[in-house]
Amino acid sequence: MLAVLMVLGSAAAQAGNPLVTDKFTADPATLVDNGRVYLYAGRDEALPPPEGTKYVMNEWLVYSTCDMQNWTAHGTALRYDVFAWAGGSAWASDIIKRDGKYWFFATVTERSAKAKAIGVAVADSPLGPFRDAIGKPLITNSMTLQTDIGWDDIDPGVFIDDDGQAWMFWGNQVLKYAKIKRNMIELDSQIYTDGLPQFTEAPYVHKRNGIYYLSYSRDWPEYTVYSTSDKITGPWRYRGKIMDKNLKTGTVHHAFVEFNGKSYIVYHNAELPSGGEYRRSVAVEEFTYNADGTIPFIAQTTA
Ligand code: FUB
Repeated sequence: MLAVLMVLGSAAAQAGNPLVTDKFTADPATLVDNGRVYLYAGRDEALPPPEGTKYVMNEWLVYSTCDMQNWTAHGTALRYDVFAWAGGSAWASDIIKRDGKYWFFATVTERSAKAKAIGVAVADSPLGPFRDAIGKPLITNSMTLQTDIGWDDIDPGVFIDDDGQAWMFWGNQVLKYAKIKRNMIELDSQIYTDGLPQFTEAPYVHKRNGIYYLSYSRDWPEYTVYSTSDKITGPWRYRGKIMDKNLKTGTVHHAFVEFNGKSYIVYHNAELPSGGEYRRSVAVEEFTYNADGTIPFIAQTTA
Protein backbone atom coordinates (compact mmCIF):
# COMPACT_ATOMS: atom_id res chain seq x y z
CA MET A 1 0.00 0.00 0.00
CA LEU A 2 1.23 3.46 -0.81
CA ALA A 3 0.45 6.25 1.57
CA VAL A 4 0.01 9.33 -0.56
CA LEU A 5 -0.12 12.85 0.68
CA MET A 6 -2.72 14.82 -1.15
CA VAL A 7 -3.05 18.48 -1.88
CA LEU A 8 -6.27 20.39 -2.12
CA GLY A 9 -6.24 23.74 -3.82
CA SER A 10 -2.66 24.72 -4.32
CA ALA A 11 -1.44 24.04 -0.78
CA ALA A 12 -0.08 20.74 0.52
CA ALA A 13 -2.33 18.12 2.11
CA GLN A 14 -2.25 14.38 2.76
CA ALA A 15 -4.29 11.30 2.00
CA GLY A 16 -4.08 7.69 0.83
CA ASN A 17 -5.85 6.27 -2.18
CA PRO A 18 -7.84 7.64 -3.93
CA LEU A 19 -5.22 10.21 -4.69
CA VAL A 20 -7.64 13.05 -5.38
CA THR A 21 -10.38 13.40 -2.79
CA ASP A 22 -12.12 16.67 -3.57
CA LYS A 23 -13.06 15.88 -7.16
CA PHE A 24 -13.89 12.83 -9.25
CA THR A 25 -11.03 12.08 -11.63
CA ALA A 26 -10.34 9.49 -14.34
CA ASP A 27 -8.01 8.39 -17.13
CA PRO A 28 -4.65 9.34 -15.59
CA ALA A 29 -1.65 10.27 -17.75
CA THR A 30 1.84 10.95 -16.40
CA LEU A 31 4.91 12.96 -17.30
CA VAL A 32 8.27 13.14 -15.51
CA ASP A 33 9.98 16.49 -16.00
CA ASN A 34 12.65 18.40 -14.11
CA GLY A 35 12.42 16.28 -10.99
CA ARG A 36 8.65 16.25 -10.76
CA VAL A 37 5.91 13.83 -11.71
CA TYR A 38 2.94 15.46 -13.38
CA LEU A 39 -0.39 13.68 -13.30
CA TYR A 40 -3.18 14.68 -15.70
CA ALA A 41 -6.72 13.40 -15.20
CA GLY A 42 -10.07 13.99 -16.79
CA ARG A 43 -12.57 15.48 -14.37
CA ASP A 44 -15.78 13.45 -13.92
CA GLU A 45 -18.55 15.98 -13.35
CA ALA A 46 -21.60 13.71 -13.56
CA LEU A 47 -24.18 13.92 -10.79
CA PRO A 48 -24.79 10.78 -8.75
CA PRO A 49 -27.47 8.39 -10.08
CA PRO A 50 -30.29 8.59 -10.96
CA GLU A 51 -29.40 11.95 -12.59
CA GLY A 52 -25.89 11.00 -13.70
CA THR A 53 -26.22 8.39 -16.43
CA LYS A 54 -23.33 9.29 -18.72
CA TYR A 55 -19.89 10.87 -18.71
CA VAL A 56 -19.77 14.63 -18.12
CA MET A 57 -16.14 15.54 -18.79
CA ASN A 58 -15.06 18.99 -19.92
CA GLU A 59 -11.53 19.47 -18.64
CA TRP A 60 -8.26 17.85 -17.63
CA LEU A 61 -6.81 18.62 -14.21
CA VAL A 62 -3.09 18.56 -13.43
CA TYR A 63 -1.30 17.61 -10.21
CA SER A 64 2.42 17.34 -9.48
CA THR A 65 4.81 15.95 -6.89
CA CYS A 66 8.54 15.73 -6.25
CA ASP A 67 8.32 12.68 -3.95
CA MET A 68 5.11 10.74 -4.81
CA GLN A 69 3.88 11.69 -1.35
CA ASN A 70 3.17 15.41 -1.34
CA TRP A 71 1.01 16.45 -4.29
CA THR A 72 0.20 19.94 -5.52
CA ALA A 73 -3.09 20.56 -7.28
CA HIS A 74 -2.57 23.02 -10.14
CA GLY A 75 -6.20 23.13 -11.29
CA THR A 76 -7.29 22.93 -14.91
CA ALA A 77 -4.55 22.11 -17.43
CA LEU A 78 -6.87 22.58 -20.39
CA ARG A 79 -10.47 22.13 -21.50
CA TYR A 80 -11.88 20.30 -24.50
CA ASP A 81 -12.67 23.66 -26.14
CA VAL A 82 -8.96 24.43 -26.61
CA PHE A 83 -9.85 22.49 -29.78
CA ALA A 84 -12.27 24.81 -31.62
CA TRP A 85 -13.55 21.85 -33.65
CA ALA A 86 -14.47 19.82 -30.57
CA GLY A 87 -17.96 19.58 -29.15
CA GLY A 88 -17.12 18.12 -25.73
CA SER A 89 -15.85 14.96 -24.02
CA ALA A 90 -12.49 15.51 -22.32
CA TRP A 91 -11.85 11.77 -22.38
CA ALA A 92 -8.53 10.00 -22.02
CA SER A 93 -5.25 11.73 -22.85
CA ASP A 94 -1.52 11.24 -22.86
CA ILE A 95 1.33 13.74 -22.67
CA ILE A 96 4.93 13.59 -23.81
CA LYS A 97 7.83 16.05 -24.01
CA ARG A 98 9.70 16.58 -27.26
CA ASP A 99 12.02 19.38 -28.34
CA GLY A 100 11.30 21.40 -25.22
CA LYS A 101 7.53 21.40 -25.71
CA TYR A 102 4.78 19.42 -24.01
CA TRP A 103 2.49 17.56 -26.41
CA PHE A 104 -0.94 16.66 -25.05
CA PHE A 105 -2.80 14.04 -27.11
CA ALA A 106 -6.47 14.13 -26.21
CA THR A 107 -9.70 12.32 -26.93
CA VAL A 108 -12.61 14.67 -27.61
CA THR A 109 -15.81 14.62 -29.64
CA GLU A 110 -15.41 16.05 -33.13
CA ARG A 111 -18.46 18.30 -33.40
CA SER A 112 -19.03 17.94 -37.16
CA ALA A 113 -18.59 14.16 -37.20
CA LYS A 114 -20.41 13.52 -33.93
CA ALA A 115 -17.76 10.93 -33.19
CA LYS A 116 -14.69 10.75 -31.04
CA ALA A 117 -11.41 12.08 -32.45
CA ILE A 118 -7.87 12.69 -31.21
CA GLY A 119 -6.41 16.20 -31.09
CA VAL A 120 -2.96 17.47 -30.14
CA ALA A 121 -2.41 20.47 -27.89
CA VAL A 122 1.01 21.93 -27.10
CA ALA A 123 2.48 24.10 -24.37
CA ASP A 124 5.85 25.46 -23.27
CA SER A 125 5.25 24.28 -19.70
CA PRO A 126 3.66 21.11 -18.27
CA LEU A 127 1.13 23.41 -16.62
CA GLY A 128 0.18 25.14 -19.86
CA PRO A 129 -1.25 27.23 -21.29
CA PHE A 130 -2.02 24.67 -24.00
CA ARG A 131 -3.11 25.58 -27.51
CA ASP A 132 -4.35 23.46 -30.40
CA ALA A 133 -1.18 22.39 -32.25
CA ILE A 134 -2.91 21.45 -35.52
CA GLY A 135 -6.24 23.25 -35.80
CA LYS A 136 -8.00 20.02 -36.76
CA PRO A 137 -8.00 16.44 -35.44
CA LEU A 138 -4.91 14.29 -35.82
CA ILE A 139 -7.22 11.29 -36.03
CA THR A 140 -10.84 11.55 -37.12
CA ASN A 141 -13.43 8.84 -37.32
CA SER A 142 -13.64 9.10 -41.09
CA MET A 143 -9.95 8.12 -41.45
CA THR A 144 -10.19 4.96 -39.45
CA LEU A 145 -13.78 3.79 -39.29
CA GLN A 146 -13.56 0.16 -38.23
CA THR A 147 -16.89 -0.12 -36.52
CA ASP A 148 -20.05 1.91 -36.31
CA ILE A 149 -19.65 2.74 -32.65
CA GLY A 150 -18.29 6.27 -33.14
CA TRP A 151 -15.83 5.91 -30.27
CA ASP A 152 -13.23 3.67 -31.84
CA ASP A 153 -10.74 6.57 -32.02
CA ILE A 154 -10.08 7.17 -28.34
CA ASP A 155 -7.41 6.74 -25.69
CA PRO A 156 -4.10 7.82 -27.23
CA GLY A 157 -0.96 6.29 -25.73
CA VAL A 158 2.15 8.05 -27.08
CA PHE A 159 5.66 6.65 -26.89
CA ILE A 160 9.06 7.81 -28.25
CA ASP A 161 11.42 4.94 -28.94
CA ASP A 162 15.21 4.98 -28.41
CA ASP A 163 15.70 5.72 -32.11
CA GLY A 164 13.63 8.89 -31.74
CA GLN A 165 10.60 7.54 -33.59
CA ALA A 166 7.31 8.56 -31.98
CA TRP A 167 4.36 6.19 -32.03
CA MET A 168 0.74 6.50 -31.02
CA PHE A 169 -1.44 3.56 -29.99
CA TRP A 170 -5.18 4.05 -29.53
CA GLY A 171 -8.58 2.51 -30.10
CA ASN A 172 -11.66 0.80 -28.74
CA GLN A 173 -12.35 -2.85 -29.58
CA VAL A 174 -9.65 -2.69 -32.27
CA LEU A 175 -6.11 -1.60 -31.35
CA LYS A 176 -4.67 0.90 -33.84
CA TYR A 177 -1.18 2.34 -34.04
CA ALA A 178 0.84 4.63 -36.27
CA LYS A 179 4.14 6.46 -36.42
CA ILE A 180 4.07 10.17 -35.57
CA LYS A 181 6.38 12.63 -37.33
CA ARG A 182 9.06 14.52 -35.44
CA ASN A 183 6.78 17.58 -35.47
CA MET A 184 4.27 15.55 -33.38
CA ILE A 185 1.32 16.83 -35.41
CA GLU A 186 1.25 14.50 -38.42
CA LEU A 187 1.11 10.76 -38.93
CA ASP A 188 4.28 9.26 -40.37
CA SER A 189 2.82 5.94 -41.51
CA GLN A 190 -0.36 4.22 -42.40
CA ILE A 191 -2.65 3.24 -39.53
CA TYR A 192 -2.02 -0.37 -38.49
CA THR A 193 -4.31 -2.61 -36.45
CA ASP A 194 -3.57 -5.53 -34.15
CA GLY A 195 -5.89 -8.25 -32.88
CA LEU A 196 -4.92 -8.28 -29.22
CA PRO A 197 -6.90 -10.74 -27.07
CA GLN A 198 -10.14 -9.11 -25.89
CA PHE A 199 -8.73 -5.61 -26.32
CA THR A 200 -11.24 -3.05 -25.09
CA GLU A 201 -9.36 0.27 -24.83
CA ALA A 202 -6.68 2.31 -23.02
CA PRO A 203 -3.46 1.05 -24.66
CA TYR A 204 -0.24 2.14 -22.97
CA VAL A 205 3.27 1.39 -24.31
CA HIS A 206 6.51 1.59 -22.38
CA LYS A 207 9.96 0.04 -22.74
CA ARG A 208 12.23 -1.36 -20.05
CA ASN A 209 15.53 -3.19 -20.50
CA GLY A 210 14.86 -3.66 -24.20
CA ILE A 211 11.38 -5.15 -23.67
CA TYR A 212 8.32 -3.39 -25.07
CA TYR A 213 5.28 -3.57 -22.81
CA LEU A 214 1.81 -3.00 -24.27
CA SER A 215 -0.75 -2.82 -21.49
CA TYR A 216 -4.46 -2.21 -21.97
CA SER A 217 -7.96 -2.57 -20.58
CA ARG A 218 -9.53 -5.91 -21.40
CA ASP A 219 -13.13 -7.27 -21.44
CA TRP A 220 -16.07 -5.63 -19.65
CA PRO A 221 -16.06 -4.79 -16.80
CA GLU A 222 -12.49 -3.98 -17.63
CA TYR A 223 -9.31 -5.17 -16.01
CA THR A 224 -5.71 -4.31 -16.87
CA VAL A 225 -3.53 -6.79 -18.77
CA TYR A 226 -0.32 -6.65 -20.77
CA SER A 227 1.68 -8.21 -23.54
CA THR A 228 5.37 -7.95 -24.35
CA SER A 229 7.45 -7.96 -27.50
CA ASP A 230 11.00 -7.34 -28.65
CA LYS A 231 9.58 -5.04 -31.35
CA ILE A 232 7.28 -2.04 -31.08
CA THR A 233 5.17 -3.49 -33.86
CA GLY A 234 4.82 -6.91 -32.20
CA PRO A 235 4.02 -9.77 -32.43
CA TRP A 236 2.83 -9.40 -28.84
CA ARG A 237 3.05 -12.23 -26.32
CA TYR A 238 0.12 -12.11 -23.92
CA ARG A 239 1.37 -11.97 -20.30
CA GLY A 240 -1.84 -11.78 -18.28
CA LYS A 241 -3.44 -9.63 -15.66
CA ILE A 242 -1.81 -6.65 -13.94
CA MET A 243 -4.80 -5.35 -12.03
CA ASP A 244 -8.27 -6.66 -11.34
CA LYS A 245 -11.60 -5.07 -12.21
CA ASN A 246 -13.16 -2.68 -9.72
CA LEU A 247 -16.84 -3.49 -9.60
CA LYS A 248 -17.92 0.07 -8.78
CA THR A 249 -17.09 1.11 -12.36
CA GLY A 250 -16.77 -0.85 -15.59
CA THR A 251 -13.78 1.11 -16.84
CA VAL A 252 -10.21 1.17 -15.76
CA HIS A 253 -7.46 3.28 -17.33
CA HIS A 254 -3.80 3.25 -16.35
CA ALA A 255 -0.34 4.69 -16.93
CA PHE A 256 3.07 3.69 -15.62
CA VAL A 257 5.69 5.99 -14.21
CA GLU A 258 9.31 5.45 -13.15
CA PHE A 259 10.52 7.99 -10.62
CA ASN A 260 13.55 8.11 -8.31
CA GLY A 261 14.28 4.43 -8.98
CA LYS A 262 10.77 3.23 -8.14
CA SER A 263 7.94 1.96 -10.34
CA TYR A 264 4.33 3.05 -10.05
CA ILE A 265 1.04 2.43 -11.81
CA VAL A 266 -1.65 5.10 -11.75
CA TYR A 267 -5.22 4.09 -12.58
CA HIS A 268 -8.79 4.89 -11.70
CA ASN A 269 -11.48 3.13 -9.73
CA ALA A 270 -14.56 4.57 -8.03
CA GLU A 271 -13.69 4.35 -4.39
CA LEU A 272 -14.67 7.82 -3.19
CA PRO A 273 -17.98 8.03 -1.30
CA SER A 274 -20.77 8.48 -3.89
CA GLY A 275 -18.36 7.35 -6.60
CA GLY A 276 -19.56 5.20 -9.46
CA GLU A 277 -19.47 4.55 -13.19
CA TYR A 278 -19.29 8.25 -14.10
CA ARG A 279 -17.70 9.46 -10.84
CA ARG A 280 -14.29 7.83 -10.76
CA SER A 281 -11.14 8.33 -8.75
CA VAL A 282 -7.46 8.23 -9.64
CA ALA A 283 -5.22 6.09 -7.42
CA VAL A 284 -1.56 5.03 -7.45
CA GLU A 285 0.34 1.90 -6.41
CA GLU A 286 4.06 1.29 -6.13
CA PHE A 287 5.26 -2.07 -7.44
CA THR A 288 8.46 -3.95 -8.27
CA TYR A 289 9.08 -5.72 -11.57
CA ASN A 290 9.86 -9.42 -11.24
CA ALA A 291 13.49 -10.42 -11.87
CA ASP A 292 12.58 -11.68 -15.36
CA GLY A 293 11.00 -8.33 -16.28
CA THR A 294 7.41 -9.48 -15.93
CA ILE A 295 4.93 -7.27 -14.10
CA PRO A 296 3.43 -8.72 -10.91
CA PHE A 297 -0.28 -8.69 -10.17
CA ILE A 298 -0.91 -5.36 -8.43
CA ALA A 299 -3.73 -5.08 -5.90
CA GLN A 300 -5.79 -1.89 -5.65
CA THR A 301 -5.51 -0.24 -2.25
CA THR A 302 -8.08 2.07 -0.72
CA ALA A 303 -6.20 3.75 2.07
O1 FUB B 1 -13.32 8.47 -19.50
C1 FUB B 1 -13.95 8.16 -20.72
C2 FUB B 1 -13.46 6.82 -21.24
O2 FUB B 1 -13.68 5.80 -20.28
C3 FUB B 1 -11.98 6.73 -21.53
O3 FUB B 1 -11.62 7.31 -22.75
C4 FUB B 1 -11.77 5.26 -21.45
O4 FUB B 1 -10.43 4.86 -21.35
C5 FUB B 1 -12.58 4.91 -20.23
O5 FUB B 1 -11.86 5.16 -19.06
